Amino acid sequence: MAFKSGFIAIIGAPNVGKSTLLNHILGQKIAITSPKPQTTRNKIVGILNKPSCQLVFWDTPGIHLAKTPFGRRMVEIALSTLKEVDVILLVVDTSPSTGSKSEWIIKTLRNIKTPVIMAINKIDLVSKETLLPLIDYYHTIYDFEAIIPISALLKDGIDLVVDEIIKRLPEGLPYFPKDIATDQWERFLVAEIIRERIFHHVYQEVPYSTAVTIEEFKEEEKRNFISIHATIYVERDSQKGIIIGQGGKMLKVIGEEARKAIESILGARVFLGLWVRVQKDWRKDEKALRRFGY
Ligand SMILES: Nc1nc2c(ncn2[C@@H]2O[C@H](COP(=O)(O)OP(=O)(O)OP(=O)(O)O)[C@@H](O)[C@H]2O)c(=O)[nH]1
Ligand SMILES: [Mg+2]
Repeated sequence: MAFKSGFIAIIGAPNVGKSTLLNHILGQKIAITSPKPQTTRNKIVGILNKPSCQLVFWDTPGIHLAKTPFGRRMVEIALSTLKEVDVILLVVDTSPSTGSKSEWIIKTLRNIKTPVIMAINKIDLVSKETLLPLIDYYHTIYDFEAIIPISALLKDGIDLVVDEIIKRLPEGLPYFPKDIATDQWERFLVAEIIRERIFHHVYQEVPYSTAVTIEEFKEEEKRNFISIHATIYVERDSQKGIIIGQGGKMLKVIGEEARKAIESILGARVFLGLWVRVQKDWRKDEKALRRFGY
C-alpha cells in the first residue's frame, strides 16, 4: 500500500479540548492546556508517525468573536489553516454554551471543500440521553464526514478519530523526518510551559496580559543540565505584583512547577530563572507582538 501523508487542522471554539486531544493523539505533551479559554495563541505542529502514514496536526487558537486586535490575530491564525490542510477536525464539547459558538464556526466552513470530521469532546461529562440528540442535530446542520463522540481526557474514542482522518489522507511522502513529534524549538516549548503554569495559577486579565520570552538557554551536555533564564512580561505594575505574589510566593510556585514539567519533557536537570517585567499594553503594540512571536 502506498504511503499516506497530510495536514490536519484541529479547530473549534476556545476551551473545548483541542490541545488536550492533540497531546493524547501523540501520546506526549506538545501543546499547553488549561481550564481557561484562549490558552493556545499560535499554530502548534504535532506529528503522528505510523508505519504507513504521517499525520501532521495543527493545533490552533480557539475561534471566537474577538473584541481586541490581539484576539482577532489569534482567530486569523486558526482560520488561515483551513485552506492549507487535507482534513479539518472540528472539535466541539457537550456544553450548551459552546454549542452556539461552534455553530458560528460551522457557518465559516460552508465554502470550504476540505473534508470535515467532527469530534464531540468531554462526553465523560454527559449522559447518552444528552449525547445522541446532539449527534443527530449536528448531522442535520452540516455534511460532516463523521461525527465521533470522544473524551480526550480519558483517551476514549481517539483511535476512531485517527482512523477517520487516515481514510481521508492523500497518498504522499512524509513531510517531516519520521522520528520527530513537533518542529517546535525547545525554547518555544519552555516559554509555553511557563505560560501554562501562569494560566493555571492567576486569574482574570492577568494570564491574558502575560507573554514569556527566553533570554538564555544553555545546555551542558556532559552534566545533562540546562540553564534557562526567562522573562515574564505583563502589561501593568499591579499585574507584576500578582505574578510575583506575597514575598515572591506565586513566582516560586510557577517556577517550580514549570521547572519540573520542563525537566520531564526535555529529560535533563534544569535551572529555571524567572524575571518579571512590565511592558505597558504590549498586546496593542505591534513591535512587542512581533518580539513575543505573535
Ligand atoms: N471533562 C473533560 N475535560 C476535558 C476533556 N478534554 C479537555 N478537557 C479540559 O478542558 C479544558 C480545556 O482544554 P484545552 O485542551 O486547553 O482546550 P483548547 O480547546 O485547546 O482551548 P484553547 O487553546 O483555549 O482554545 C482543560 O481544563 C482540559 O483538561 C475531556 O474529554 N473531558
Ligand atoms: Mg488549546
